[in-house]
Amino acid sequence: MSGKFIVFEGVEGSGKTTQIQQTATWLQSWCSQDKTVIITREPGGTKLGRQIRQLLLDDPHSCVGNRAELLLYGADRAQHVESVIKPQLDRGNIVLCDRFTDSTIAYQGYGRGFDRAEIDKVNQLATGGLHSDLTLWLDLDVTVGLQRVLERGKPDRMEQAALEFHQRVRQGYQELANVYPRIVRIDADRTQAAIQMEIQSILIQTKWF
Ligand code: T5A
Repeated sequence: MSGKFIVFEGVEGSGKTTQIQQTATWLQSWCSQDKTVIITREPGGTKLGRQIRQLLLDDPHSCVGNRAELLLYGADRAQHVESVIKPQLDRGNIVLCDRFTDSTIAYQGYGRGFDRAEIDKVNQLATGGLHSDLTLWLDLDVTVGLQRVLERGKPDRMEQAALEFHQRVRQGYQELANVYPRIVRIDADRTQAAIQMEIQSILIQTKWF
């Protein structure tokens, strides 16, 4: 695989979607013409994934058990890696992905309480061992992120989980960032422009493009 795989992670409302769009526009203007910047996301980066996303998020009252939830995120990822991410990386393109395996460790592991070994098995099966070249973790106090989500509209099933759940998720990201150098923490409690400038500076330092 000759492309680059960059993942954006963070708690609800941390600004991933906003930053990924701005990063893609900037990166595309920087890259040589033979490279395309692709934006994708989990869950929902494929046709099957969009159906899985509906099952997971759309109905705030649906009874999705924790094991089913873990496996549905895994199924979404398996389809996504096979039909979108790997083919794009094989073509030498740059894939910007809104959430990937660390979301499952943070949400289903730290949030729901699954053993790390079980999460790792699901992630390994879904990805065949693929991991990001760089993960940009937009770190934000969960109350600030949830407030942004509330102001935007009706919260989805995951966003409606208890505050303690979201705090454990943030703690999970912190512990992952302490262990894996590929994860870079970015303070997301700043203006969109300040965050974007830091992302661009990190990407320039990689000298990939
Ligand atoms: N999930 C996912 C798991 O549990 N396990 C998994 O394995 C995976 C892959 C995905 C849900 O699934 C869970 C995690 C999630 O709960 P989603 O809708 O994709 O659901 O949820 P998010 O990824 O959290 O997307 P959000 O849209 O809610 O948050 P974003 O993308 O982080 O934030 P964004 O950019 O949409 O911004 C949110 C609001 O804040 C404003 C924006 O304008 C927007 O209104 N904003 C700012 N406001 C002030 N200052 C800034 N710097 C701002 N940046 C953005």
